[in-house]
Amino acid sequence: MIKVYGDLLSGNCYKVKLILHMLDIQHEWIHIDITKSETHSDEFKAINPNAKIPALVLEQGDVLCESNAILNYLADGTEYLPSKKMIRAQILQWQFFEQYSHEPFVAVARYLKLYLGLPQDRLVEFEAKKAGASKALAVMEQRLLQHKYFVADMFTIADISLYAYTHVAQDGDIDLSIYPAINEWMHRIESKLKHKTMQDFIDQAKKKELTKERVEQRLKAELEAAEAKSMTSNNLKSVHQHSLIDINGQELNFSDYKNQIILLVNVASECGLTPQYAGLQKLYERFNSQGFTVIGVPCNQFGAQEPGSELEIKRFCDLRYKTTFPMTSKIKVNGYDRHPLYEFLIGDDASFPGDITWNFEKFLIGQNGQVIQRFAPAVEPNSDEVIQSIEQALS
Ligand SMILES: N[C@@H](CCC(=O)N[C@@H](CS)C(=O)NCC(=O)O)C(=O)O
Repeated sequence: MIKVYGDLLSGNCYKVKLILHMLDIQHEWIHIDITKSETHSDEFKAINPNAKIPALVLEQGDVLCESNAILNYLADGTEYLPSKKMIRAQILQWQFFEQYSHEPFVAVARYLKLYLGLPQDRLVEFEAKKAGASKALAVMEQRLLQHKYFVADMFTIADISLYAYTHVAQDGDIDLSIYPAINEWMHRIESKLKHKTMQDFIDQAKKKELTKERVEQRLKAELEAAEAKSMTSNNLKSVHQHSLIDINGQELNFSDYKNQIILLVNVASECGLTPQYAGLQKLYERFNSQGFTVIGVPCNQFGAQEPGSELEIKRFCDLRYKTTFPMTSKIKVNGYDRHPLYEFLIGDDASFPGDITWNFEKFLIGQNGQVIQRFAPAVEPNSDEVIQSIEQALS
């Protein structure tokens, strides 16, 4: 079976996934995580010395890289790549446009926002990328005002190449509402019987997640966590002695929050209480300058309502609630292998012991790292009860 090395969150890889799906081509998808530099491993560079995904490996072992080259190979002989010489050349013309004038702007703006969380020192670059994206989108808009599709008024791989990053451009804060012809073109593509968006493929992959290998990996991680917990939990007597990994993969030390009031909340994206994100952000904006922070802790233990990866959770919070408060990576809060931080918060020796009951349970933690109060999930962040406790802790 053919293999594809890729990441479904990448537009270049999505192009390949879409054509494979449209043509019903069986394949094995091997996930490569660029945020962990997996494209730079010796093993991957033996496949693509340019250290980039996607890479297609055929049954006989031949390798093909560059997303648009892969599209041309897979679509050859199908309706998506007609044989007429001029049409093929025009398809290439738009694919080269995509790679030179579109992708380097739209995809990089998206990368800076979605993957890197828009670091301060790259704001100028981000604006320049957005300006480049506007130019490319204006060229597309002009073409699509006159034509249903980019080439010969039929849906071809030129459309796939350009649709890939365009349909997720809002991830890079690029406003598509000002391009009516582009929107109509996207709707035309999306109404096709065999169409799937990037998010459709991501959701599909999530459902397959619990494969044997993943279960084994999970068991191993749980065992390690349990060992770590038994080594540390008894000795840690303040939140400030704990650390975990934040949602961007960096270490988050609670000692950095000494002298601050923390509202620690286990969060989930698919819960009836998820709209509490809006209230949490409001609290953060209201009290942050006085020495208060919210810290969100994603957890999938309640109704499996936080199934996504850290990147997906971040993307959801950014787009839906525009949250700016710190978030951690996903952890377990209940069970024998819960994170040592939660052992401290709710374990037998804690001031407020007892399992977390659901998503959005809240702990108010004082400047000394001790828990002041525990609020049930249903208690709204902006309720009098919470606000009064924060004000009292800050006074
Ligand atoms: N021109 C290439 C671009 C491929 C590309 O930039 N891939 C990115 C993911 S979208 C990548 O592998 N980045 C990893 C890295 O540069 O380290 C194509 O169209 O396939």
